[in-house]
Amino acid sequence: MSDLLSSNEITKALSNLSDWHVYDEQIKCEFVFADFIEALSFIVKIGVLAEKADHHPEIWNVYNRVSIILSTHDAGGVTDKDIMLASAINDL
Ligand code: H2B
Repeated sequence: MSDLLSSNEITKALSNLSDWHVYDEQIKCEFVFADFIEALSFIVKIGVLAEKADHHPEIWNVYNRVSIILSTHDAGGVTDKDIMLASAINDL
């Protein structure tokens, strides 16, 4: 199991991840697309990354908006696994 990151470690990691912020012991980012199909395509790509990493985000979608919330359930907070997946999502 990955180690929980301290709040300082999370802040430092998020300084390299534009638009992600701390949200209730988790990290969150909101993405806006041109339309629903663009948003859905993004969600599918995230699904592929999540399966490969065996690490699954909470995904909220309303039309062209997608919110991604990450935490490591097993650890009860944010770990390197969340930072790595957030980074991979930003690279999409
Ligand atoms: N996803 C997330 N976000 N946190 C976890 O702790 C987690 C997961 N655990 N995906 C994995 C799957 C675990 O349940 C399985 C058994 O490996």
